[in-house]
Amino acid sequence: MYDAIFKIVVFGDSSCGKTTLTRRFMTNFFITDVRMTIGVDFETKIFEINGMVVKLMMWDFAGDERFRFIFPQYIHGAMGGILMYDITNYSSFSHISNWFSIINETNQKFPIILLGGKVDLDNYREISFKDGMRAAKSMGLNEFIECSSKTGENVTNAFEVLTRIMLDKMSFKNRTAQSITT
Ligand SMILES: Nc1nc2c(ncn2[C@@H]2O[C@H](COP(=O)(O)OP(=O)(O)OP(=O)(O)O)[C@@H](O)[C@H]2O)c(=O)[nH]1
Ligand SMILES: [Mg+2]
Repeated sequence: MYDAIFKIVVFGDSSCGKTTLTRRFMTNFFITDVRMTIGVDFETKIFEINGMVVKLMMWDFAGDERFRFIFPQYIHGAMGGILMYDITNYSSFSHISNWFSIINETNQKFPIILLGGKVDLDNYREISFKDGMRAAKSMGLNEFIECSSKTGENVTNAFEVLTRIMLDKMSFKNRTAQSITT
């Protein structure tokens, strides 16, 4: 039925726009009455990419400190991640390495893209594109993208970029397994 099913995790500081991002991707609308996530929210989306039918299971984590304790437990089995910050909020950017180290402490390795959100608010920007790119490189993340859930810019693209990376990884594994058995 599906060519691939991927569990992905969306994480980063509270209010950086994670839930709005996943809702935008799901519905193609900018939904403004999103409430702060309590613990974790869950959405699935099925779409076609590279001629394959993919099901994404998106785990959208609360950024608030009070819920931080569930994050390491629920990322188990994740195959990709979106680490998000708000380009108008320096504090959310300064915490990305903390978020990344939680993943490292669980000894899990999966592709992660860095996503700078709210790019429609460019007048209030506190982190330049260059600094975002530099941070992604220095942390060894797979990609860096800026997006806006308000205008829709790069929202679908962000999920597609991550999905392509996960598909590449999957076909590499399959090829390796085949070459071992043949
Ligand atoms: N202008 C603008 N506002 C946005 C954008 N994305 C989210 N917001 C607003 O930012 C606020 C926080 O958005 P949420 O999606 O709830 O943030 P979150 O990261 O899920 O927060 P937690 O659930 O607490 O971790 C809301 O008021 C959104 O309407 C965007 O791209 N542009
Ligand atoms: Mg949320």
